[in-house]
Amino acid sequence: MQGDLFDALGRDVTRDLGDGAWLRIVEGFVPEDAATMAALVAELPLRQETLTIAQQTWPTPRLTSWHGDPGATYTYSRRTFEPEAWTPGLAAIRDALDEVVGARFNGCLANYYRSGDDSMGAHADDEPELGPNAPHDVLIASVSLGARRRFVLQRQRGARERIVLELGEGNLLVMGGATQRDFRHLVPRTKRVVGPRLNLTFRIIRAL
Ligand SMILES: O=C(O)CCC(=O)C(=O)O
Repeated sequence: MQGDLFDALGRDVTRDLGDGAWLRIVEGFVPEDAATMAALVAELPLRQETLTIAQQTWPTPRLTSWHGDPGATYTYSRRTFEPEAWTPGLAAIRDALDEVVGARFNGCLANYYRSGDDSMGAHADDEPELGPNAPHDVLIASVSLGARRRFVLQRQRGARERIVLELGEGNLLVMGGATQRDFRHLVPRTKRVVGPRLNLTFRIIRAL
């Protein structure tokens, strides 16, 4: 599958990736994306976390904050995060997702990529708190504001399929069903001069 299947503005396209995995992309989900991003960056407590791999600690190459309903505790990269409160801007986007996706998200991870040097390594959102049937059935709504960055999905089993999307400027990507079982995703570094990008991944967290 090529990225250009998703390239037209104003489109709302769903793609069946087989074996119960699917993607939906909605261009223009957040119409005033520059103003919305500026307001969110001002209200979110974005900070640089650290990641420990093989007893070495590194700063993560992006700023993050985790938000959600009380009790929406999320563990990833071997660290546990208690939710910060919903901010007005995040709550407005969460409520808009209720309408467009038809699901109530109770947690949101904000990732702020300051420049092309910031990135996200390959991973799947497959933690057990993401649903009773994770990773076979996980719903993630990912809203991207600001500069478009490459978002790469890599199939983990069978054919080595790669799907490349350009996420930013207020578009919405919904990953559903078995996407987190069958694909990993990443935002690679780029040498291109790119402006900042804010990504908001809304998740449904259950108590374990
Ligand atoms: O910035 C993005 O589009 C990816 C974010 C992501 O992979 C995540 O939050 O798990």
